[in-house]
Amino acid sequence: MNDVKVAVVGAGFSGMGAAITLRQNGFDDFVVLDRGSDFGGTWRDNTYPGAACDVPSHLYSYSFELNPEWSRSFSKQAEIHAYINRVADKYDLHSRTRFRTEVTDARWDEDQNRWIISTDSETDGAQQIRAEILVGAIGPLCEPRLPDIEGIEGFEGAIFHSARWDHETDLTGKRVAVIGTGASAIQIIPELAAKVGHMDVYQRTAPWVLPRADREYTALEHWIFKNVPGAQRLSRTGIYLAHELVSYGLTHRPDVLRPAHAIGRANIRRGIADPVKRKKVTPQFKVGCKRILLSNTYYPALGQDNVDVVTDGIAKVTPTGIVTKDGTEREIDAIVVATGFHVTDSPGFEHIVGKDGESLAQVWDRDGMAAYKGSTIHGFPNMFLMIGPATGLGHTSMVFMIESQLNYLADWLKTVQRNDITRTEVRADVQREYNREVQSTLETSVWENGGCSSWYKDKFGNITTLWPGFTFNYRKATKNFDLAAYETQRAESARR
Ligand code: N01
Repeated sequence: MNDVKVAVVGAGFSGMGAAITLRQNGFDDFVVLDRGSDFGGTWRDNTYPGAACDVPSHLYSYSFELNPEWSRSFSKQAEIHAYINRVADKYDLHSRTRFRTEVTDARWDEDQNRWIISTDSETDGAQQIRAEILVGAIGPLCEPRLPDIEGIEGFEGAIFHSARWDHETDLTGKRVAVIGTGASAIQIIPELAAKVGHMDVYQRTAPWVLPRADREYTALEHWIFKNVPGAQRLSRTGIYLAHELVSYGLTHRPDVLRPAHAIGRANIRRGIADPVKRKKVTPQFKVGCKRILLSNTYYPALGQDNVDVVTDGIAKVTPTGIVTKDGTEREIDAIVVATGFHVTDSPGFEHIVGKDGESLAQVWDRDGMAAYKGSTIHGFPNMFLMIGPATGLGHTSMVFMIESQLNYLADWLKTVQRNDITRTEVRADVQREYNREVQSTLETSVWENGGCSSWYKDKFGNITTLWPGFTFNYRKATKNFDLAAYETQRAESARR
């Protein structure tokens, strides 16, 4: 059994951020575990054609590692992944990270006051690690959700999820079905439309897709970002403030976003000539209720003659095609499944077991998904969850939220060390009250009232994934660790 002070599970943006924070605050006794073979999490896994960030690059990077070299305003996956790897090299995270290591169980042991973490890897087999603190950085968008469609397992052509793209399969000239029209699909579809023989896009709900202000940065801009002190931060702040205004509309005054409907409809008209297709892809809910998507190429791709938008629901999949509820069968060679992720019901939650022997999945399945400040959970002592409940965003950079959590994590560790505390567990009443407030703020939001269903909601219909409102309020809330919100145990009492 290996002993460490902190075990971080996940080596994506948030896990790497946690590791860097630990180093910078003098907590050098840690290990990072990741089942993949590289840093980057979702940016490692999502290699589908067209994968790119829908948040501007200058905002979608660590504040302590700005990148004057971003080639364009919305970076593509490969460039983001390369940036992530450069950061990992710079902070020497390789020496602390065990890749291809799956955490099969993480269990709080009340007698030892430690997390017992079971891992499995091809090279080292089954092992155990004992940690004082567990940082769960498993990411909300890492477990592909496959649709439950009759016959899908029997399909004889190529079939893969957007986050597990099969680069060995050449789709050139093929008949391809894409199931889903979310953020991933709208990036994939224009790339595929240009090369496949025919494409059927299976749309269950038409999304709002607004124009994307994407362009390459000029040589002059690169020079300015590199050489003019503060220029990049200024640009970042400008983008940040613009996004905060959107957040205000989304949460408190959804009507402020009404003009976006006209912009979205104009985007449809610009891209699609056929009035029947136009009608099919016109959304029937308020903009912002689902994630606002950005693309200049999605509608022109749908408008192509070799692309059909299928809105009759899928009845079943046969070995060679898809049958819709009206009885029509469309023959295909391949299916791209772009149906999203297990967000509120991630299988990862089943492997984290708290003080009462219940897994996070069991607790949240019974009580609903909740945490305190999105980070700590009653019943799970000495555990810190990155991008936990009510920290997600529909409009701006998750890296900002991650860094807010990192402040809280750092101050927690320092507070605990200063006070010789061995165990902290957020009080049940504090967690309850916090979530009551979050839910009450959400009552006026477009996510609640926009007339859509979305992955933002859990099985009880509550929006448990999103932060309601300005992100600077979350930054303020996580600035200092608030010891009074926690039940604690000191080293002395633990020894007695
Ligand atoms: O997944 P989604 P995603 N039959 O859940 C449809 C982030 N992201 O991978 O709307 C038929 O949004 C489903 O239909 P409906 C971003 O946060 C970021 O696209 O539920 N269709 C929907 O159209 C995003 O929100 C970037 O009616 C089915 C689609 O599949 C999140 O990832 C890029 C179905 C799923 O859309 C997830 O995006 C990409 C079924 N049985 C993603 N089941 C950036 O650029 C589901 N659908 C940063």
